[in-house]
Order: sequence, then C-alpha cells, then structure tokens
Amino acid sequence: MAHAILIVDDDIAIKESVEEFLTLMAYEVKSAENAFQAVDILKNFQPDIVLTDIMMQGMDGLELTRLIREKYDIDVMVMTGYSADYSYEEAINSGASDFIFKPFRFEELNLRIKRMLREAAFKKERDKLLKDMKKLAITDGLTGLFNFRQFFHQIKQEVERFQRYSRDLSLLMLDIDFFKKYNDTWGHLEGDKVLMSMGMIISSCLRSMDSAYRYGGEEFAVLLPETELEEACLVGTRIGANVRKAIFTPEKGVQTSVTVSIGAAQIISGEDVTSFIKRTDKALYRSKENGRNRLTV
Ligand code: GH3
Ligand code: MG
Ligand code: MG
Ligand code: MG
Repeated sequence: MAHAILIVDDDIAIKESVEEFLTLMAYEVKSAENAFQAVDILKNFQPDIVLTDIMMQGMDGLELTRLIREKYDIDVMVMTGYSADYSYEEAINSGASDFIFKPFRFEELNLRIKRMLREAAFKKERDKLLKDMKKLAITDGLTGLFNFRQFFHQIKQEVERFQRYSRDLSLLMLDIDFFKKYNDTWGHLEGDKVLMSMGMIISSCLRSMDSAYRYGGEEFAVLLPETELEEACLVGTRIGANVRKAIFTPEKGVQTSVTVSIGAAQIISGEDVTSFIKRTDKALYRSKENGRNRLTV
C-alpha cells in the first residue's frame, strides 16, 4: 500500500509543486493551506508523514507539530527558508523527526522521506518485539497463564498493599491429583493437554481482579485481591467442580477425568509473602492427606 503524506504550506506554488512531485513518486498525497485545515484533515485521514511549512498565519508549523505529536503517532518533517528565524533545534524540540531548508531539491526531500519511513517501520517492529517479549517473560508457555516469576512479582505487590492499606487478599494453591499416574498411563503429551485445559478452566472461573499462575509442573496458584476467605473458597470450589466435569480423551474410545486438590488462605496481619504461601501450601497438603479432590482452608 502506498505511503501517505500530508503537505501543509501557505505558499500555494510550493505546496502544489511538492504535491505534484510526491504524487509522481507514488505517494498518496493530501494538502492543506494552513495548520487549521491540516488539523481538520487529520481527524479523518492519518498519513505516515506530515510535511509542514513553519511560517504560517494563525498557527505556525511548530505548534502544528506539537499538536500532531501529542495526538497521533505520525512523523513530522518541517520545511523552512534559510532566512527564517526558526532553528533546527526548535523544530526537533517540537517533536519533528526531520528538518529541510527551502528551496530544496526534490531528490533530497524524497531521500529524507524514505529514511523517515524506514525508521518508522523499524521502530514499529522494535516496539512490537518489546511488547511480545515483555508478555513472554511473564507467561507460561504451555498453559497461557502467568508464570512463576510473575507470581512472585505480583504477590509481593499485593502483600505490600495489605501491609500498607489492610486490603483483603486471598490465595489458592492447586495441585492435580495422581498426575504422575495420568502421565504414566496416557503419556506425557496427554498430560500436557490436561495442563493446557487446566489453564482454561481456571481462567474461566476467575473474576476480573483475580489472576492465575502456573506455580510449578502441575501446580497452580490463584491470587484474589480484595477477597475474603469465604469468597475465595467459592472461587476455588467452582474451579474444583469444573475440573471434575472436564472430559479428556487420551486415546480413541477412552474418556477420563482428573481431580484437583486445593488449599485456600486469607492473609493475616503480620504475615509476609513466604509465610502466606507456606500456610496456603499447608492447607493444600491437608486436602491431599484427607483424600484429595477437595478444598481445605
Ligand atoms: P498427588 O499430587 O495427588 O499427590 O500425586 P501426583 O502424582 O500428582 O504427585 P506430584 O504432584 O508429586 O506429581 C507431579 C507429577 O506431575 C510428576 C510429573 O509426572 C507431572 N508433571 C509435572 N510437570 C509436568 C508437565 O509439564 N507435563 C506433564 N505432562 N506432566 C508433568
Ligand atoms: Mg509559510
Ligand atoms: Mg505436585
Ligand atoms: Mg499432583
């Protein structure tokens, strides 16, 4: 798709000649005779680049540049005559990406535009990569839940909130029952499918503030901010019931299911992250001891 450029210049001769040249270079071109007109056009049309004159009646090009950079992710190149008082520094400080002196050769303008487009594409790719990597760093690859690292990051923050503002905080720890046997019977890959489903089941039971983590191999944690123990137990019970209901088909003709043991706890005053986790883990251990497939506080 053609890149789009908006030209803003109150000198009609310049505006038209630049417009003609850039159209010839296969850009999609629009033009405005002043900054107000440009602002109006930008409401419905966002080009890749705005090429603006500086000295214009009413609103000058630097003000227009600031306005564009505030509102849109559009690169701006400013054009100005040698005799004008505006400096390169002023233009850059206003948010312009580049600066060109009039009169310029079209060849130079085109090279500068191409460089801006290249840099914009590179920046876009870099930003996306950074965003993907940030997500990857906190996500468990198998279940799509948050990972162990993120669990500690988040629980530390929540416990701090509790210590400072006494906000309620509850925690669930879950461990699949006899999962080693499931793997031994149906194979590790089938076990992985159960873990993936666990991710979906747990997520589907959460409220908007809650967050779920793969704590370890087949162990999960759910953080429930602003939640008292009783409410946390309801969430946990719902997860346990939905796990029981899920049907797995590890082999043709075979239908099976799994159960999960859950420990629940609400943070109490004076407790730190470690003891809060330990206490929840103990509740989970009691669920295991008392026959599994249950929730214990
Ligand atoms: P229980 O918890 O009821 O006491 O019994 P269990 O058999 O589940 O015991 P435990 O929690 O100690 O077992 C963990 C098992 O989970 C061991 C391993 O085979 C399995 N496991 C851990 N991580 C993964 C994984 O990423 N994929 C698969 N398929 N299995 C895993
Ligand atoms: Mg002018
Ligand atoms: Mg385990
Ligand atoms: Mg287990």
